[in-house]
Amino acid sequence: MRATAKAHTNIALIKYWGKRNEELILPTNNSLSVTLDGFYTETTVHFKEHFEQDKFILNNETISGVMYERVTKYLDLFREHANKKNLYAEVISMNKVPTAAGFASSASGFAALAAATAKALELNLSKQDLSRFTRQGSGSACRSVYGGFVEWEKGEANDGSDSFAIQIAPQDHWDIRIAAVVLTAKEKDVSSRVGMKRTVDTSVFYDGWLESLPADLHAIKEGIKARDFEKVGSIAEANCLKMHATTLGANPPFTYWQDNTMTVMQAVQELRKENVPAYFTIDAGPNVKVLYLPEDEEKVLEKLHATEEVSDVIVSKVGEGISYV
Ligand code: 2P0
Repeated sequence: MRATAKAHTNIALIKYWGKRNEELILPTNNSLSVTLDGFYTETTVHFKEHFEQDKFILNNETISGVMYERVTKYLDLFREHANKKNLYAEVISMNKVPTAAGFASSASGFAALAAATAKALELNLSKQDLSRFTRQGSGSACRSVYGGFVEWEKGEANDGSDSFAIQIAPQDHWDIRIAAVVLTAKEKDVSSRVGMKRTVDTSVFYDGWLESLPADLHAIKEGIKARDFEKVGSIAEANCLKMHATTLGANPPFTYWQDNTMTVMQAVQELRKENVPAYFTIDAGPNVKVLYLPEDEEKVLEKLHATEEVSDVIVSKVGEGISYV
């Protein structure tokens, strides 16, 4: 009763920003992401008959407290499904996600955990079922079940049965690059979970955000299909700016940006003035990710490295979905 799975993280081009059900993690809107090959989590789950509680080891460190509780509560979902309520596991996880890069390690983390747990319990889940389970660990994680370009369908059902990810285009459909620009950043003081709830509950801009999404989704899917980089990049950048605008309309208002976030955004816009198609996107943190085409890599990296307060740039290609080791 042991299995190992590997999952890559993903970056949303159309953002998930708000829940309609917090317990089941059901979103208010569809989102769309690209899976990244540069960042992943590898997790081994070993169920042991004699264990009296779960054990969680992350990057060679035994974890307790809130993070442990979240993992063990998540394993309960699988135990219940498998009808093995008193079977506990040792979970050993290695995160190849530099935490400072602001790439949500929860996406690759919960995707790898879900896949390894389901396999260890011999649940034989379809990818769709696996995506549904993964969603309940962390919303964005359900998109990491697949490689390439992935959409998370928000669904309508109250029980979450129709809320899961689907692949829009496979990994080899389109070779684009994503640079994670690591800034000399401070700890963020509003987590994404808290930030999205505050925005849904109080932001005067939230309705406008939701109204604008179907058009963004429709257009970006056309762009991906046609490999139209300027279309996809410009929609992704605008969608990111709209998501961040909702935080300014919340009560109390907040922002994830720092002054150096703006500096990198401006560097990307300057690249476009120099006829290099590059676009940025930003998640619930200060770091910026830059989308560009392989032929422009040298120019993009030169510009980013020359930008003040950039401490590192980590390049990813489009990545694959869950695999078993
Ligand atoms: C996304 N983010 O689509 C958006 C964009 C942050 C900004 O998904 O509460 O860790 O576990 O469902 O998935 C970050 O939120 O939140 C996120 P939970 P998650 O990637």
